[in-house]
Amino acid sequence: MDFNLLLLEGRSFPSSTRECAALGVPLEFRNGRGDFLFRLEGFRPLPARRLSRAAEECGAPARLGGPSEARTLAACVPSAAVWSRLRRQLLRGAPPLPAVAREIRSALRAVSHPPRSLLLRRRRLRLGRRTLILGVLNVTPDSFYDGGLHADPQRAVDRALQMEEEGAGLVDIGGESTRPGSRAVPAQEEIRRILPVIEALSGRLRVPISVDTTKSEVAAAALEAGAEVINDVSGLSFDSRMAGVAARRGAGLILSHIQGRPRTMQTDPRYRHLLPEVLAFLRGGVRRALKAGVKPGAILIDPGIGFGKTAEQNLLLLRHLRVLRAAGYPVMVGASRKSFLAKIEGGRDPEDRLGGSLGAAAAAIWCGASALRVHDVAASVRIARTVEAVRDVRVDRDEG
Ligand code: HH2
Repeated sequence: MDFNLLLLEGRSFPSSTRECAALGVPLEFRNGRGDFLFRLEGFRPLPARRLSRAAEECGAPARLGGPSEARTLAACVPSAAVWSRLRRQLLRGAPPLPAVAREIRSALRAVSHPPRSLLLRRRRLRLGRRTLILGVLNVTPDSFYDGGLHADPQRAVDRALQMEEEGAGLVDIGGESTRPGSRAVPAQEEIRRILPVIEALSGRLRVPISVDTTKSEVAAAALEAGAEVINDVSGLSFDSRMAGVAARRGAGLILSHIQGRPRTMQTDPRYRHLLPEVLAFLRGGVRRALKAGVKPGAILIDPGIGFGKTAEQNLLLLRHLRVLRAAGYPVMVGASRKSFLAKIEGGRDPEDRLGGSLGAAAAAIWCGASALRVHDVAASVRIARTVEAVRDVRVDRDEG
């Protein structure tokens, strides 16, 4: 059962009205304290009232959505003891309350223990403590940062091998720019651009290749030539045959959130509640993938930084990445050289955004990303190892 559960740990409770709105959390919970907060949507009124009563009885203040938000419910669980009481009560209740208890429990576990590997047809990619770094390789004339740099297939091959040398765990090859304002490229043209590069790298590159495309025809050709992962920035929403291609080939699948189409996505992007909407979209993509036969262990999710979002919306998504982990899949982030960085640190041209990109990479790891998609592999790997060392430091107890 899917209630589009949003779960916020105590350390990430919202502190402003705008953050409450982005999370879809009632204002009463602003600056609140507690173990965690949950928000559910998609309820009929009766079970919603029952759930709300059970939460209140167990000591978790609960709010039902107002008339414009009927079918939503949020509750703040102040301590582990209250959660264990509430869980027992829900498990004894009438459907769908036991399912709610199970879903919250598995989300709590998923947030603190994201999957540690990505399952591909012939191998498993480790995620775990080390952040997986995807090196970007655009074989396009017009990508916003590296457009035209790798038009010559030999240069593209050399760059891929260099990124592997620098520590990339995956090389992401694209033949179509999806920058704001871009127009779609015909599948045959995309294939013409990327195929010689994938064929030349297949068997030479030790790390897997992902193909950055929204078209099943392109994905199928790339997988045939040796790619092992599909990176679909439309999260399976543009091409209904994409999930089947991924399933049949046992490919890894990166599902990204997008609002609208690249051509117009940055014209006044709006959300009623950003995080629940992004989560629901990604969950929808995951459902489609699983239905087609993709294995759960083969899926990564991505909030789609810059794909129909304002600078503030991008920042809120970065800050609340752990919310996305509740869906049960590792989270990837692609913030590298993107224009929202210009609004923060002033790098007007993509060439001036290295510092901002590395800052965003560090923030993303700290906030819960398991993988990063970057143009600057060597520097990002060093940043990643440093942030991981701070995050995971274990200080031995003093002797004696
Ligand atoms: N961003 C871009 C392209 N593909 N894939 C995922 N999963 N996540 C992203 O954030 C993402 C992506 C855009 O960056 P780039 O490929 O460098 O530019 P362009 O679309 O102009 O080729």
